Amino acid sequence: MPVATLLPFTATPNRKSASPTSFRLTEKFILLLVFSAFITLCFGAIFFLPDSTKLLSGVFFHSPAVETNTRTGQDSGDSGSAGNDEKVLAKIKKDHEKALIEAKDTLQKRPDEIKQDIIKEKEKVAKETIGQGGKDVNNLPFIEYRRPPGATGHEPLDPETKERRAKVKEMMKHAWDSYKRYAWGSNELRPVSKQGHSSNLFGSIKGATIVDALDTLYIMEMFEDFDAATDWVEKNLDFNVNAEVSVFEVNIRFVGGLLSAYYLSGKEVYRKKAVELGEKLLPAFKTPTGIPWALLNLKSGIGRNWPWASGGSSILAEYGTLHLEFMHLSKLSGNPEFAQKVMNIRKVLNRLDKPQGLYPNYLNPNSGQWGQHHVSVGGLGDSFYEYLLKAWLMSDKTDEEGKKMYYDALQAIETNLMRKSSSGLTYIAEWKGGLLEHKMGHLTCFAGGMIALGADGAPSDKTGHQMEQAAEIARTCHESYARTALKLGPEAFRFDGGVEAIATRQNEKYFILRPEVIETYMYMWRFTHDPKYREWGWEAVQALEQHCRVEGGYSGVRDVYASSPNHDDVQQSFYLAETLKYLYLLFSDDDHLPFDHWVFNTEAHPLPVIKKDQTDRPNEVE
Ligand code: DMJ
Repeated sequence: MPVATLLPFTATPNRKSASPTSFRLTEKFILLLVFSAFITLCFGAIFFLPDSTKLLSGVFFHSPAVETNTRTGQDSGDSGSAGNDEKVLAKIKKDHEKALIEAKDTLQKRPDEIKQDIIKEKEKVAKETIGQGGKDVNNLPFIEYRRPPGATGHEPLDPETKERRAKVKEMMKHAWDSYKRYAWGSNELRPVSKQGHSSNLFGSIKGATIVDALDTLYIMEMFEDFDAATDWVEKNLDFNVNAEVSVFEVNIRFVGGLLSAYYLSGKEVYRKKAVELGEKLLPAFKTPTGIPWALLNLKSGIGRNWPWASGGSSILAEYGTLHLEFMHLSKLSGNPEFAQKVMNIRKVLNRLDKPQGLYPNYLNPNSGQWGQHHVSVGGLGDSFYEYLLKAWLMSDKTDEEGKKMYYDALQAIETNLMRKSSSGLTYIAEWKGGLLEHKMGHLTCFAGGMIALGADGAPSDKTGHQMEQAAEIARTCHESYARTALKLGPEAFRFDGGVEAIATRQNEKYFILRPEVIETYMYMWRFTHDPKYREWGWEAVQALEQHCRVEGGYSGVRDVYASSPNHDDVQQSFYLAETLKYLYLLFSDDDHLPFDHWVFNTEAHPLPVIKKDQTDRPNEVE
């Protein structure tokens, strides 16, 4: 920077009469000397004038720090010698020059380069904090939050789809408002008797509907409700309870719900609560094999299995549905134990012989041996298969073990369980010691979506075949709805005794607002864009409105073949977590929670893909 530009006041009087070039060399030298003396004086003044803040604090505030200094005479300002001042002065000058150079560099950079620099600097600070054993206030390592893309969507262009999507949001509002009004803080709502309801799956943990609904509120942009729910979680969600809970249910609804709420909103309270709850679940793994108990007392850490489970076994769909959440818990807590626990489950399974390549539903956690040879892609087995595939997808396709286990299992299911009825409906039967029971559960209907999701990763000659299988299963499950009086699907339907896709036993005729059929429509829509899936979803909306909607929310029905509904008086928390979310996504564009960035846990809680290339962050900081 030329000296002249620093001396506007000295140059001004001469500007008209003489040009700066008219100074002689000696004059220039003298001017420079005068200027340097002036600058030194100015800097000196800063250090030798009294400190105004200290003066003020002496007058207005009685700061103990100032008093102590006065008493001992150890004022840090007095201790400095002239030599010290020079050092300080030199440092200020140096910092000033450095700042000027950096500012100049920065001005020459493009905005995106500046943004990158800021990100790098933040990461450096984060690493340093962790390196020094740094923990944040909640004892968790510092993590820079980045929201993955598609957390919220935009309105579809097509007016009919837009209207249908808005209708689903209105349904969510009715379900949520009713819960808020009649059952706030309870686990679930009784919509007919208008009061709270709690199943023993959650022990005395409260607020299942609140935690299960968080992400649905967020993606539907019901932010005021999301904030009220956050407030409740902050003040009331308590895991310090002396109660026995289902490890599986608490994991998929509470841990899953909290993780998704964190990834969508970035609110630390959700990370903290998810990790806190995850830690409470760890004692469930204290078995000789590391296969966790089904039930756990959160206070004593004592676990056991369901008394009805074959020979004291743990259940495949329960211990096999922890993987996604536990991988994220390790990522968010920095504690590898969560991941180790679920990887060990795989190790145990891979050591065992599998009958016909199938995974029996029962496994004894003490002996590490299978219980009864019952196999199902519905209840007791379902989400184990789902999590093998999704573990691979969530790992950004690096978890080769998960991938192999999934495609091998699917092949065994196709060979041994998948059948076609005489009129050509494909179904997945249940297998009991080598004998087939020609029954398919509502729960099994999720498999259409799972097979479609995995078709792309199958060996290339199988992709088309698997898409066809998925479409066939979707059709069968749609038939199970279409063949009822209420146009809602039964809990289980059979393909024997002269019937197809119809429930024959009274205790299989109920519908409890389950999501699996709609979940499959959503996946099929995303992969094919065949409008029939949206039509089938809309049929379900109309049936829900007509038969399940009551003044106080939504209720399940006891018999879908009866001409009018007999309500069971329960609004299941998964109705808000899954059924309404999948319907909303069915009528949304594909870039809302896109599949290459998110996977859904089995309770429809979206979890981000853990990108193998950490620099792949198209989402940036929001
Ligand atoms: C949900 O809790 C989950 O989808 C689970 O995997 C199976 N059952 C219910 C919904 O039907």
